[in-house]
Amino acid sequence: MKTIQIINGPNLNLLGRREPDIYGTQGFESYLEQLRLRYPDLQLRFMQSNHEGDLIDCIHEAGYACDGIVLNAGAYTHTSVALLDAIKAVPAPVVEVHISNVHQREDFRHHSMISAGCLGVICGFGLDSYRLGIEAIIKHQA
Ligand code: CA2
Repeated sequence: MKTIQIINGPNLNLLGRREPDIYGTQGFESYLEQLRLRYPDLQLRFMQSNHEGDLIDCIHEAGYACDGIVLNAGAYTHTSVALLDAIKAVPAPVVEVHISNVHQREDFRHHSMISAGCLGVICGFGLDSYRLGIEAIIKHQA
């Protein structure tokens, strides 16, 4: 059975509770239940943290233990060389995902510090961005 780690960064614990116009109304835990029903043959691991170092620790561990990582690094996407270095340091493919279309938003969201280390980037499809990230990892390894 393949194992995929989903990682959510800062403030994504608020999904479904604030800014529904941008991020929708569904919380991540209930979306994760749907994903697990859709992919019974995958082990889907999930962590969320508001702390950069915790995200890095998770990439280090999952990057060796899992077959791929789906990463929404939140606002650290736009700032964190440390996350880029962590992504580049592990063998597992990392897919960068965003719920919103960052290119339709403020200029500072148009640049990602982490994309260069990732297999690819998916943005703008709401929570479905995570499923598309999973599909990308499955196809990459087929
Ligand atoms: O669109 C995305 O998924 C983002 O990664 C979300 C980040 C933002 O900084 C990126 O530019 C794009 C922000 C996550 C904040 O999540 C919230 C969710 C609900 C309510 C408030 C914040």
